[in-house]
Amino acid sequence: MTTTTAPAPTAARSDLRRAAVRVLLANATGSATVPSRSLYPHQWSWDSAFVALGLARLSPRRAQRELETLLGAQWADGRVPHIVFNPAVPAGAYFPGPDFWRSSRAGAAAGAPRRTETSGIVQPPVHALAAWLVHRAAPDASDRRGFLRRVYPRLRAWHRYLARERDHGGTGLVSVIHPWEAGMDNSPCWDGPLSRVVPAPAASFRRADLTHASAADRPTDLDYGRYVSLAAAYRDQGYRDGPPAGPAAFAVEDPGFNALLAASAEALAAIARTLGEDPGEHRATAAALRTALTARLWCPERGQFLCRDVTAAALVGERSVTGLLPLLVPGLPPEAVAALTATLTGPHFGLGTTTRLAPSYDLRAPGYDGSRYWRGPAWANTNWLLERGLRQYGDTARADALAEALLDSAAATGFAEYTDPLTGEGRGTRDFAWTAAVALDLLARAKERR
Ligand code: 2M8
Repeated sequence: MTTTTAPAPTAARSDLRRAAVRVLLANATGSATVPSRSLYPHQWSWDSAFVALGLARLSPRRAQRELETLLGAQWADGRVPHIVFNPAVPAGAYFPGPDFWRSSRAGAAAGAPRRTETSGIVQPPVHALAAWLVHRAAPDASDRRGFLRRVYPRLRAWHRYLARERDHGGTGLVSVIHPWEAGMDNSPCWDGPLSRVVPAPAASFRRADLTHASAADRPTDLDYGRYVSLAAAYRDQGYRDGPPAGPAAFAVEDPGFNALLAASAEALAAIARTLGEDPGEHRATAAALRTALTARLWCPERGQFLCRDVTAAALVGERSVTGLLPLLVPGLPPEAVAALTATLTGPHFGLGTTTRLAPSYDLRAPGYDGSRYWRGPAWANTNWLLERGLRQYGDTARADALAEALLDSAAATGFAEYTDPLTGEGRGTRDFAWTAAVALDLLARAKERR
């Protein structure tokens, strides 16, 4: 694949902008945006945060509403659910749907909403960062609707939930208790911890994803059985959190999740300052997360962060893009930034040499698969986060090249859900919302820089 970084002609970019807007409008349900009409017909948590970043370049009002709709389904304990179900979508269109999660009943004690059905697990906390960027993109429109004032208490409660209920390792880092919580569902990082989980029998559930996507691009039935088993166990304990129960418990400290929490804590501090509130709590959280990330998850030999299996008390040796996402965290020591950049551009991720977009998993690993879901393909959201990280640390040339590559890829693949990092071919579903949203944001930012 070519690594040229020359910007595409402006006419092609305005076509791309129009096409991206069309995708977001076609995926809008009224109050929210679905990741994909076919594969994911409900509102997803971190998808909506990325979608809001794109909508901010189109309609600040819609961007604000996207986040507020999601936060409207927040549980009383502060958790923001990973899916908010649209009651108008037929049962069976997505599995596991509302009949599986049964949040309003099973989650009643944990404070699930009574009238909205949601899942009971969470996704990476990118929302405060998104809210801050939505505000910054159109501060007047934000002030007029009191946007920050409305979302701040909810975002604060979300961060407090994670700190209070999910520090299973007791180190200040948050643990994910299901691969879906990390957003990188099928990553090889979960293979070890998941291998201890007894899968739900294949006959006990019916997958809906294989109706819309190729089986070769999706998780195996065995992995799906384990996802179902973990989620059902959490539901059956009333979605109550607590220390990992028993040797089969899934609890992993994920560097990407915690890096997003740290970056979002910095954003919450900025929001608090803007509102005249004390930013101290959020600044302290961000600093503590930065320290804990380095102390617990940094691997000097690999030049990146790793996941930690809390139950087994061991680092997971796999090189995943999640271990590069801390580049997004402000205030890293210069040696860590240099090591992360070297890893990103070295043989395992190949950015700027064998790839134009960072793969989700180690190109050199035997388990690398450029087509299968989070086991190799490149995703727009993780690359957008890396672009932001590189830019924050002054690596403008690489950030510009990555932004161009994201735009070229979105245009060439019809906003594919993910792409093969070595060939650039689209994989998964098309007209994918966050691919379009990220493109809109990058186009607007490139224009601002000109
Ligand atoms: C994928 O995850 C869902 C479960 O949440 C699935 O596979 O059915 C992941 O790529 C996740 O990161 C994403 O938020 C979701 C919707 O786009 O799809």
